[in-house]
Amino acid sequence: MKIVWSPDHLGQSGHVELGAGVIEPGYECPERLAYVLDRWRERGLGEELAPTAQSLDVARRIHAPDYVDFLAEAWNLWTAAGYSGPALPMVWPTHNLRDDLKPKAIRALLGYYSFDGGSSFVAGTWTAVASSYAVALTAADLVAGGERVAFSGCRPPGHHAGRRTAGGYCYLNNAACAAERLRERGASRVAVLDLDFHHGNGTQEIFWRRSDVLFVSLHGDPATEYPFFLGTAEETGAGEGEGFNLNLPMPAGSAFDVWGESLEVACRKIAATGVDALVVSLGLDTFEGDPISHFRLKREDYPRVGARLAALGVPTVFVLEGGYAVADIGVNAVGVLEGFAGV
Ligand code: OKP
Ligand code: ZN
Repeated sequence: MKIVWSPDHLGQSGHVELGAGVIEPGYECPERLAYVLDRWRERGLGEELAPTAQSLDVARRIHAPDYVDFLAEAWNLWTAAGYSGPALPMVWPTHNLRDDLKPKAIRALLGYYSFDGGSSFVAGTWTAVASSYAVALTAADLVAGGERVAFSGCRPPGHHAGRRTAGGYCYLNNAACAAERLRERGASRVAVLDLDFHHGNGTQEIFWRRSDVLFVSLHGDPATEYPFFLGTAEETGAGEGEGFNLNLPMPAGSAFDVWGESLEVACRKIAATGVDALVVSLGLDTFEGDPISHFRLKREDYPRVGARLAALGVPTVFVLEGGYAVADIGVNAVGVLEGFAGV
């Protein structure tokens, strides 16, 4: 198996997020990928590759082009306005405010292009975001070129990023871009299976009206879990995409007995739909020790997940999403991959 990653992910450090009553250091920290790489090497899983150079064309199709431009410029606009600390949004065009007004002030643009206070910008954010995107596309290229499976060591993650909104530590939607690349390289239909604890609202939004990309997500019930405002079971897609979105929310506290049943439902939906490729949004925040999430999967559950996914018999791109029990993310991510590989 091959892993693609870039040291440019280190640019995304020193960022902050709005927490409950506090501004806190980002849970989505550089050590996360270091633990994955350590475990990858410890287990001798295979070759490590740097991403190949990637144009932003796929990002500009998946996202609004002006949003992609904004991500690249946000830090420069922030410092040009005289600010120095992390750039955090603070006003959002929600409800009966106008989302068709596009202000000029960077303080306003941060809110125009986000849905929460989880995705702040620091000097290295764009470099990291662009590298994370290139990592996912490179892994997709490996699979399009005939590899059975590839792992994308993405930081920052992507599944909360919508067509024109950052949020939940995400900027560009790496998994959506990987799916689009697989389509472009000949797959007639692709499934994105989101196993992160949090609903992949961005990926759902992006493919909502499309039948060529099936989106299936297992996640904490949005009635009590982030991102709260999307992810119910009744959301099934619209227009051409009707029937190509499947949400499987579960109550906080769910362990593998419940979660594994949902995985089975998800896998059957994917098999019944028929796809040429699979993208797995692999969040490890389903782990019982995760500090901000509320499922109870154990270390020994993760290889079983990988084995079930391999049984689909579809070329597969894994894309790293969340997981904040930092010292456990490597063992659990590699556990999925070893289960997939059957070692
Ligand atoms: C990103 B991913 C802590 C509150 C948590 C955001 C959660 C983002 C999860 N300050 N808010 O899906 O793992
Ligand atoms: Zn998550």
